[in-house]
Amino acid sequence: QPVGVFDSGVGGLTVAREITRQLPAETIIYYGDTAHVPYGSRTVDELIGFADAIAGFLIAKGAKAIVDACNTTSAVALPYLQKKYQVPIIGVIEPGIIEALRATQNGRIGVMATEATVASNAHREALLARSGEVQVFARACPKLVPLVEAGLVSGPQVEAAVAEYVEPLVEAGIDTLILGCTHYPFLAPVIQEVAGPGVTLIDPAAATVRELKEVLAAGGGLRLPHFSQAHNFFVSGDARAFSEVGFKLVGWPELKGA
Ligand code: DGN
Repeated sequence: QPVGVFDSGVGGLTVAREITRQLPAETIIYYGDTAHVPYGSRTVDELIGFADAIAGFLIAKGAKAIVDACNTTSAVALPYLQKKYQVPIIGVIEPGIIEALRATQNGRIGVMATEATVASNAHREALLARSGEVQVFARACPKLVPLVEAGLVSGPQVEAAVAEYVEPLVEAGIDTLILGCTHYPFLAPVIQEVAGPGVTLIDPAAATVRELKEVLAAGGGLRLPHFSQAHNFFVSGDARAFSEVGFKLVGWPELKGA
């Protein structure tokens, strides 16, 4: 049985790639909702509707567990999904904030995310629920997802957009910066350049997949090595564009005949 992974587009591939690294025996079924990207400007009701439909699709395809590899839907739809469906559903926010709390020395944590994620206050609330000590500086970065979906992860346009969002966070004195959207790890070199060496970037993918591993092991569903199977990718928009941009970004061979 496969592990389901979904996102609005290519961002969740940063988590899918991490699954292939930590759990190479697992088969992935991925859904990129590219007909509805970007999610950042959607309403809560729309986001719950998209996530619900995708989770239902993945479960119908046999997913034994689902990773909601999108911060935006993790922020607003996760409790709904977890209540509705029997299979374990893991989000990316909680693993990321736990890593950030481990990493920070000065208690000043920055969050880059979509507008909808920032408006939900999900990272802030999750951080403050675990530590009354921290100060959270959240910044909506609406220009970034469209750039990544277009395959643009470096160059002057990207540098200018990243600087606009990251410089005020650095001025606020953060020492830890959560990449609170799964598209942003593709921009990590530029973000690190702007943030400087004193800021630790947190990509929640690794911690999310460690949680997935525990959940699968606890349920007896963890695959043992030696089985290598084909992963499956579904998109609601243009499959060729998804493969050309997304697979290139994660360093996988492009799909043939997509
Ligand atoms: N990658 C998604 C996230 O982590 O929030 C959302 C991207 C988007 O559609 N704006």
